[in-house]
Amino acid sequence: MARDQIYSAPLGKISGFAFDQRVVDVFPDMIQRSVPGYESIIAMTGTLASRCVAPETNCYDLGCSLGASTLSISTEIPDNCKIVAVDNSEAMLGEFRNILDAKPAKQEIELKLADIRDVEIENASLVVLNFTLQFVPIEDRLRMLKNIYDGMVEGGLLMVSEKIKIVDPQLNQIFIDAHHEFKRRQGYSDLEIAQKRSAIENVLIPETIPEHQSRFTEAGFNSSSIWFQCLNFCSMIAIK
Ligand code: GEK
Repeated sequence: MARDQIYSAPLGKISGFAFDQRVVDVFPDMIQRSVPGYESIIAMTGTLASRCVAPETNCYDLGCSLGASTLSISTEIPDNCKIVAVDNSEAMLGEFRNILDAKPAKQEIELKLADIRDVEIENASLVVLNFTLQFVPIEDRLRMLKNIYDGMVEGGLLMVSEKIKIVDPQLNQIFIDAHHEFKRRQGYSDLEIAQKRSAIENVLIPETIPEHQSRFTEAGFNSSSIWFQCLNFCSMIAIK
């Protein structure tokens, strides 16, 4: 796996983070060394799918990147289900296509180059937003969740994993500091941590757990729960 060194040398001007070919080339290493609990969340995405995906329904992996969630789901659901994997990065989807060509899945997997805000959701028993909602402008998040809700079957499951903001500012700072320490221990230098932070600052907008929970309710979901949290990273599920 190629090592992420994108921010290792001093950069004069730090431009906004983009999911381009440079990121694609190191993506598995980058996300594993940046998101505490990432591997557990991906594995559990499949486990949850095994319990909630009904035959002849669709699963959506919104912001699929290289398809880690899609592949985890695919091993756990009936063959007659379809997975729609959506991303608006051509580079990401191109590489995910290569991965699938090398090892085809047993279900139909549709790769869609599109904005997740515009995707039509239909007959969905599982919709996964693993670390993607955080990149959607806040003012568009409710409309998008309502659209997802409308396309889900009764009892369908929405999974949302996010970097979060903690309500209490003091705790929030403790978690941010501990996350940076986690990254240091994963081999990132202080310069890499600082430069990545500047690049992502205006691109990834975290919200608090209560903000997420009240949006689930407003979008129509019956109930929601946190099932995983490590520092300022959290995964929630909501049921239609
Ligand atoms: C994983 N889920 O491995 N429309 C479509 N795609 C988008 C949009 C949008 N509006 N905004 C961002 N993306 C994956 C990881 S990464 C998380 C998801 C991260 C896509 C973007 O191109 C990228 O591939 C993905 O969402 C976010 O579990 O890098 O922190």
